[in-house]
Amino acid sequence: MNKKARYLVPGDYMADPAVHVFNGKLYIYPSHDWESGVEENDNGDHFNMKDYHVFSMEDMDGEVTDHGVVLDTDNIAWAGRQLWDCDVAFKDGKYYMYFPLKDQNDIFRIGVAISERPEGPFIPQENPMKGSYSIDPAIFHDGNNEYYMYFGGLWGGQLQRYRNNKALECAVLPEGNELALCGKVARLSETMLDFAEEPRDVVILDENGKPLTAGDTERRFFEASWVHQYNGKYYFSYSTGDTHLLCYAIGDNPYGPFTYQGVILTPVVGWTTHHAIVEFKGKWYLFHHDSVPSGGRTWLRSLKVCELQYNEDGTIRTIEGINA
Ligand code: FUB
Repeated sequence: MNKKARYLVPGDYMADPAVHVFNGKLYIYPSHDWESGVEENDNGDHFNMKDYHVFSMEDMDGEVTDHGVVLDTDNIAWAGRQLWDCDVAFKDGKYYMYFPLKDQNDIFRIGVAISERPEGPFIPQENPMKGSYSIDPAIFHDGNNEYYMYFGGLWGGQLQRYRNNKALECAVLPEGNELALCGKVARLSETMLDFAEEPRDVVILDENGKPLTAGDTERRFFEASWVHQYNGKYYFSYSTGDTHLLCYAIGDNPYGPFTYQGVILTPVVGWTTHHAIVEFKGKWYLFHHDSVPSGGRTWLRSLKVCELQYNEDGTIRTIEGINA
């Protein structure tokens, strides 16, 4: 493909891509942005999405097929508002979609919806996953047939309302030299419908082996987890939120700890940045979004893809967000 990033769905606003290869094709599971009229605030209320589409591609330069609406809040029994970033995993003939949604008490939970096809439609379970909270579920399928969910997001993503997987009476955001809040990881149960264990912290270490601090805002975790494997190592990548970077850290197993390595994508137009990294037909790609086509309206984002390259030592070459 061309070195410049390609906009994938020019006719609509799609964001937060999760991408997987199923049956030899690429499947993209984005959030579906729209102009709902909700005013922008730090709580992210303006990201007021209410359904998902699925897209597929046979080739990176080829057509992008829109499979239409595959899940809608109108069909989710426990729905409040705001269908944010989802992901999909395949196991034993079924596709499991994991989605964050506020319940009727305005608390983010993670739901599961099931389909027999990667392009959906997906049928939601009656209730959210037991013990789930916060946003941005990303599923990593390890070679030994284990599935891990990474999740969590600060500010509007509500992670600061929890410690040790229990809700606090009021939110506490660490500051300065205090340890940064971590994203979470939990292995999924055999049925794929529950956590098989208590979610653990995804600890990111600096070059001296020390966990990142809350004041280290250009490196600490904010939201948008993704995990992929390259040359036997585990790459945990994420957004730094209010400093608008996509960064990554490398570890030796799915739980980490992960050691901070650098920036994958410098800031794009728009407040949020979010991504998926996937290998397809022998090349690596970064799927992401920006708000260029909407003229900078941060809640109306457009899906993009560009090639991702590694250096010999396994580090990732930084991509310029503005020019990508
Ligand atoms: O789309 C809503 C939120 O914006 C996502 O959950 C975050 O990762 C950010 O991209």
